[in-house]
Amino acid sequence: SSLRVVYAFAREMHPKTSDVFIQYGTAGFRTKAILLEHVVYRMGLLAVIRSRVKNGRAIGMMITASHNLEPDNGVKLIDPDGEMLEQSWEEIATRLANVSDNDLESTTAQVIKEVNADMSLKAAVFIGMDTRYTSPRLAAAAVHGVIALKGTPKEFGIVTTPMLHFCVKCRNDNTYGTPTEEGYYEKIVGAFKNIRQKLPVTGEYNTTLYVDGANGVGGKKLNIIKKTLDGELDLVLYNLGGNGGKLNLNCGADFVKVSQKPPVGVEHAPFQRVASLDGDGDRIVYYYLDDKEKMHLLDGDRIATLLASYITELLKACYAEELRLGLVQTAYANGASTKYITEDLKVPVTCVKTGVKHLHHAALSYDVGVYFEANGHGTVVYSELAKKTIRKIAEEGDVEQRKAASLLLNFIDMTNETVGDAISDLFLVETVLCARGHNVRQWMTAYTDLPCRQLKVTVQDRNAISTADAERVCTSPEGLQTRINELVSGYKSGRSFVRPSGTEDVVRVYAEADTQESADKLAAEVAQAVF
Ligand code: 16G
Ligand code: ZN
Repeated sequence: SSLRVVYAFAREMHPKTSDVFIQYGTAGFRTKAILLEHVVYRMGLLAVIRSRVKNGRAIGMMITASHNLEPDNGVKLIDPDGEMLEQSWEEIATRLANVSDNDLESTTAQVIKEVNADMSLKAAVFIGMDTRYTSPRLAAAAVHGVIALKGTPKEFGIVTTPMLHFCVKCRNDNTYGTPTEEGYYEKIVGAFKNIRQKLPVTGEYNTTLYVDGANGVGGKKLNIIKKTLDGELDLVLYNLGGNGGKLNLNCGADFVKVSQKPPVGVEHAPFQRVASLDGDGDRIVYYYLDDKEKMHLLDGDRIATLLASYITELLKACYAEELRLGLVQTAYANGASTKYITEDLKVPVTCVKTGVKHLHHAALSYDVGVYFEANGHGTVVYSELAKKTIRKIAEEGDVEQRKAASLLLNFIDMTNETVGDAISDLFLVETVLCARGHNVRQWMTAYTDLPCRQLKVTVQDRNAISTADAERVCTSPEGLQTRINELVSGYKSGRSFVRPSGTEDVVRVYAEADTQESADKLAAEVAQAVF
C-alpha cells in the first residue's frame, strides 16, 4: 500500500538512531537536538491523527527547548483550543517515539485504531520553531511526518511558542483573531495602543523599558513591534542574538530567576526596569539594579499579584463583583506573595503541581483566572460568562462603569489566553504600571519576598522521589519528609520541598527563610538529605 512506501521512506529519511528511552514530559520531548529527528517525524504522524480525532481542527507543533541551551531542542503538540496536548495522549506520544523503525507501521496502525481516527478526514497541522540552528531540520521532519499521513502542514517559520498557540486557537475559532503573526500583532499590540490612548502617562511611570531578549525569538519579535510603536513605549532591546550572544547563555528569564543575577549583555542603569524573556518567549520576569548594583527581582508571583489587583479594581468599578477572580500558583510561589494575595488582596488562591497545563486547567474554574509560575510563565483566562458580562456593562452601564468595562475589554484583547506569553504579559504589566503612575520601586513595595534558594541534586533514580499535595509533601522515600520537617523547624519562616524535575534528570530543591543565608543553608541541608 502507499503507507508501506511512507514507512520505508521514514526509515531512510528519519531513522531512529538511538535506543535511549525518551518521554513526553511536562513540556513535550526535550533533549539533545541530535536525538530528536525521528521523534519529531513521528509527532508529525501523531499530529495528523490527533487533528482527525478532533474532526480536522488544526493541531500545533512547536520545535523548541525553551530556556535550555543551544544544543538541546524539543517538540510539543498544541491542542485545538491552543492548549497543551491532552494528558492521556502523552503516553501515546511516548510509545510512538520509542518504537523501532520496524514496528513503526504496526504501532501507528494500532494507535489509529485505539483512538478511533477517521483517516479519510482532512487534517491541519501548524508548525513553528524557535531560533536554534537545529530547528529548521526538525521542522522539515515534522512536515514529512504530516505529509506522510496526508495531512496539510502549514509552516509559520520562526515564531514564539505563544504566537503558535494563538494561531492554532484562531484557526479553530475565528472569533479569537486572525491565525497569522500579523493577526497576533493586530490584536495584542493593537489593544495596547488602544488602551494607551485612554490612559495618559502619569506620575512616576516612565515609558522606557529595557528588555533582555535571551538571544532568542522573543526579542526579535519585539524588535518588529518596536517599529510600530509611537511613543507609547520606548523599548531598548538587548540580547537579540547578534554580536556572538548565545541563546539563553547567562541571560534570559530562567537564568535571572534561578541564579538571582542580572543577565550579561544588558547595559544597566540604576532603577531602570528591565524585562527578561526566555528563549521561546513564553516566560517573563522583571528586575532592576539599585544604585549599589544590587539586583531586585519581580518574578511571576509579582506579576500575578499586579495583574490580579488591577483586574479586581476594574471589576469593582464595573460593579461586576459577582465574577469570581482567583489566582493559581505552584509550590515555588514565594510565601510572602501567597500571604499578600490572601490577606491583603483577599483573592482566593489554588496551589497546583508544576507545569503549565496544571495551572491553566485550575485557572479555568474561575470566571477570571490569573495563573503564574514563579519562573514567569503565566497569563489570565476569562470565562464566557465574564466576557459576556463585561461586554454588556461596556454598552449598558453608567459612565464610570462603561469606562472601566471598556478598559477591561482592551485588557482581555491584550491577553494571550491560550498560554503564558512574554510579549502579551509585558504589555499587560506596562499597562498597569502606567495606569497607576508607578515606577518599578513602587511596584516592589506591595510585599517583601522571603529570600529563597533553588538547587538541583543528581541522584541515581529521580523517580524514587514521589510527592503529594501539589508537590509540597514528599511521600517517598520513607523518612525524607520527616527529615525535611526537622530541618525546616530550625529556621524562622522556613519552608522547603523537593520534587523530581519533569525536564531534566535531577531532583530539585527549594527553600525559603527569613534571611538569604538561612535560605541557602536550609537548601543545602535538604539537598544533603536527598542525596
Ligand atoms: C517546563 C514547563 C514549566 C515548568 C518547568 C519545570 C510548560 C510549557 N513548561 O518548562 O511550566 O515550570 O517545565 O521544569 O509546561 P522542571 O520540572 O524541570 O522543574
Ligand atoms: Zn519557554
